[in-house]
Amino acid sequence: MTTLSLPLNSPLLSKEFTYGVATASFQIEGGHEHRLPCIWDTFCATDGKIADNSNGFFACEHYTRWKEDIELIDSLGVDAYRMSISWPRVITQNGRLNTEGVQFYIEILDELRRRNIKAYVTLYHWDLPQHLEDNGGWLNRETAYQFQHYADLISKAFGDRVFSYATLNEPFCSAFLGYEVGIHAPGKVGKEYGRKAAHHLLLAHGLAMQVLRKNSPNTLNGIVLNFTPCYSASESEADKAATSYADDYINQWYIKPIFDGQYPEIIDTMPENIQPEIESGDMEIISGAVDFLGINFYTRCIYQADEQEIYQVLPAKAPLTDIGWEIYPKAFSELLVSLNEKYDLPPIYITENGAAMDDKIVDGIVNDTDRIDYYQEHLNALHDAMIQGVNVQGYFAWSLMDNFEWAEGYLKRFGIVYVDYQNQLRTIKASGKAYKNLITSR
Ligand code: GCO
Repeated sequence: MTTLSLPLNSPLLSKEFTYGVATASFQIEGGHEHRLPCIWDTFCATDGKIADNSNGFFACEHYTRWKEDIELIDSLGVDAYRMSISWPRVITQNGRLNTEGVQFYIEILDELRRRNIKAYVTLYHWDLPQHLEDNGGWLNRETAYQFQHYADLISKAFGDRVFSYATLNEPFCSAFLGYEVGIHAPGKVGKEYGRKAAHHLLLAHGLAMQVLRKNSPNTLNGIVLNFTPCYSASESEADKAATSYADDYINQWYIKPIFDGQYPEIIDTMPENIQPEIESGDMEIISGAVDFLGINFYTRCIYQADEQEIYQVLPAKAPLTDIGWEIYPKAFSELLVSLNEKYDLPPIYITENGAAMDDKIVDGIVNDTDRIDYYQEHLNALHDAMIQGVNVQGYFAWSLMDNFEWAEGYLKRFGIVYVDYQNQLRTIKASGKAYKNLITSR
């Protein structure tokens, strides 16, 4: 496919629906000498952690190329740009604003406003200042209060330049990948860490919401969660029970505290040493009102029962993207419908959706029809969910441009714009053109 299209009466074609592109600070900025070290710097410097042994020192050099990048964003015709703030760039070691870092973002925000592009700002997309990790990171309850302090200072400094704040991006990844299985920074491994880190992250979210509501009552304030829906390998009771456990452990763990003020019931079956340390009042803080829920969706997983580990994830089924994730758009609509049934949700934004593909640039052209197919199928799935009554207000493609894909380094390309890391040349892929045509055709 070379174009994207939707049924004429689709709510996705309404002018009120917001389309955007998304990035994250560590993945694109570079400019590392202008900020404090973060946990991803340390992780990248550890042997064997990043597939191509790369790091985020230069990335897409957005730190110096941000003006042309915003021009590029504007040229795609989008309504909004989702970006994240690097905490170690804007807050000094003794907890004050770093004016150089703040100025960097203020200029970006002003340029976006000048071009009428709404700024969706994420406060934490995984780049925890290393000095906080040295004090225990997300295993230390104090980090949640440090985050609140950062949110307080930065939201005052940005004033009315921001359209929407998200506190955290994907606390599942920070907690589970970072502190339980160790494939993300800071690379801690142990069941006794994952739930504790998750609780402090959720607490940080709730505390930050308090100051955002006060300092910035007119922005849309919320959180971004990722979901990898769980499907059972068979109809057997054992597999179905294992799958439901996995869903609670991986997905519901992060949403239920926010909307129901409690963790999934499986918490009571867990050994005490892996349970989070919940202090009185925490769940009230965590479940304070949010103006929107951001949902990131990429793929699903299939589970079966496992005697030792309760559940076991099966190898992904074809068709796969270049990062090995199954393409299964049906899970996207089923997820949205099921969350909508389970919880009393505010408006939803799809804050990330997209695919890594094995892109080739030939004569200055990237003909990524496979990525266009992915977008088409997922926009169709979104349309289906909205027709069934799910209130979705916007959609952001992940990602604006190829960038540092965490443990995969620069090997996996998620952009709708191609980045040549030799010369930092940006080339809009066929998917970027198709996305632009869809957006501007409304
Ligand atoms: C995430 C992050 C992004 C990733 C993207 C592809 O969802 O993991 O928000 O930073 O790059 O999802 O893995």
